[in-house]
Amino acid sequence: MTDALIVIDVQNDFCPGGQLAVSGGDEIVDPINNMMGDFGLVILSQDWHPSDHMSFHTNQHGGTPFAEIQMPYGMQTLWPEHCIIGTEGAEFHPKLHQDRAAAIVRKGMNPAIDSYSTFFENDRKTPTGLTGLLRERAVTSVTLVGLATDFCVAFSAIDAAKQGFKVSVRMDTCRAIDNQGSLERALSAMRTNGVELV
Ligand code: VGL
Ligand code: ZN
Repeated sequence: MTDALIVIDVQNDFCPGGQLAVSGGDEIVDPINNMMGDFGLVILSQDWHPSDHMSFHTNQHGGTPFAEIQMPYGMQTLWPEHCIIGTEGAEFHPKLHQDRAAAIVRKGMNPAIDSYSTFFENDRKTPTGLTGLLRERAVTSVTLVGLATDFCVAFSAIDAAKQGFKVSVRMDTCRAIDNQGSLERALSAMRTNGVELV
């Protein structure tokens, strides 16, 4: 039985100075590095978008950042361009100990579907393969940290719980976008799905 640490999207674009900066996003890097030794397995998640990704407001005619649009798979928030494959913004924060990670799960590569969760794309059907990796490595419980609490951390935590893992989110090593009540909604959705908020 292994407890895995899943580090969500600690990338330059989500840190101060980045394209979709999360307030205090860089403050969590040292504490996350310090936690890594306590876990049997460390996984990094990396938001990884082609430049024609439909979640970018610039790819939706007249779309403004943070507006909601209807997509075939449901409602989608439009974002500033971020984490474009091959750019510095898509790289992990330079101080993050990525050498400790057994695997890096990239998500959001399909230009037609966003992927907040590191388990399933936003159609809620297309898997990344992380569930199988964790099961094959005998992982039973997962701890999530990273960016952003109210989007990629929350979606990942809820999917992990639905896949049968015991899930906790360490709130002191997460930071939120918190746009229009998104943090409150995400916290209550995580609680409803049996995610432990520590
Ligand atoms: C994220 C919005 C768009 C995140 C990623 O990592 O929380 N949020 N892409
Ligand atoms: Zn993204």
